[in-house]
Amino acid sequence: MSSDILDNLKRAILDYDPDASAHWATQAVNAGTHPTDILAAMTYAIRQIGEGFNKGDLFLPDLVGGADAMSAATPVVEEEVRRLGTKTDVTGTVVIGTVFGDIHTIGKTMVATLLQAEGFTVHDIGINVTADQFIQGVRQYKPDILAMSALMTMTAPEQRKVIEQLKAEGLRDPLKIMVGGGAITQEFADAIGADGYDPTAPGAAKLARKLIGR
Ligand code: B12
Repeated sequence: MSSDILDNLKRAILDYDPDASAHWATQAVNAGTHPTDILAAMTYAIRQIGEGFNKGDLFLPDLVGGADAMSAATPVVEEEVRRLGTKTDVTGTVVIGTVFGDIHTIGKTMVATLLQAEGFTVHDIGINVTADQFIQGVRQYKPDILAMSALMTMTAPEQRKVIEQLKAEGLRDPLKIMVGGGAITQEFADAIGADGYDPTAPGAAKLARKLIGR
């Protein structure tokens, strides 16, 4: 059963077991589970670990263990996304990165993967990306959309900084900017002048289509 497999996948992440995590992700793919559902199960598990950390029941090595187990399963899902192919009617380009001071990569990578599945050309410029590096990415790749991820309250303001710098350098329009990550809310996105926000990776991919009018 697909739901049993996803339960095992969640358990593998909660057990910080990369081998089991990759194994159950493969089983899920073989059972025909859609990548979005596999990513949702993985996200559920890592967020459980985050909650434990928040409450003081778990510690940094637990976050690392969970992240390692997530990372072991991610290529399996990415491969399935590639196998399923992309929608060819989208011709947009996206530059995506996690903001300066923030090394959380998992959610940003999920968004990049699902944007590719949606047909976008994605330039993932990584984690801990400074405002200058985002600007450089925009100049180099001339994207339709700039996507920024931030998971920490301390790093969320970097998104505002990037938008302000884009404005100052005359690069803000007609670029579309979407923001996300655990520290971001719709209110924050509105306040910093982003064009869009979504709390999920599948939602981010839909939002991107909407932003470029597809
Ligand atoms: C795994 C993890 C780590 C790993 C990261 C490994 C890696 N390679 O990414 C490690 C161990 C390195 C780590 C380190 C730290 N972490 Co940490 N970490 C987490 C944890 C448990 C999971 C993050 C994750 O991958 N989530 C799953 C993904 C899928 O979710 P997501 O990133 O939010 O992305 C989803 C959406 O937000 C959206 N999305 C994401 N990006 C974008 C972008 C756009 C444009 C859009 C539209 C949507 C979108 O789509 C994704 C899929 O649905 C979270 C807890 C949590 N609840 O998230 C804490 C958490 C983010 N970490 C936290 C902290 C405090 C830290 C440390 C400071 C700990 C420390 N004392 O050192 C360091 C900071 C390091 C740094 N400078 O960045 C806090 C942040 C608190 C806050 N609000 O500021 C959290 C919330 C834990 C907690 N509850 O306290 N961490």
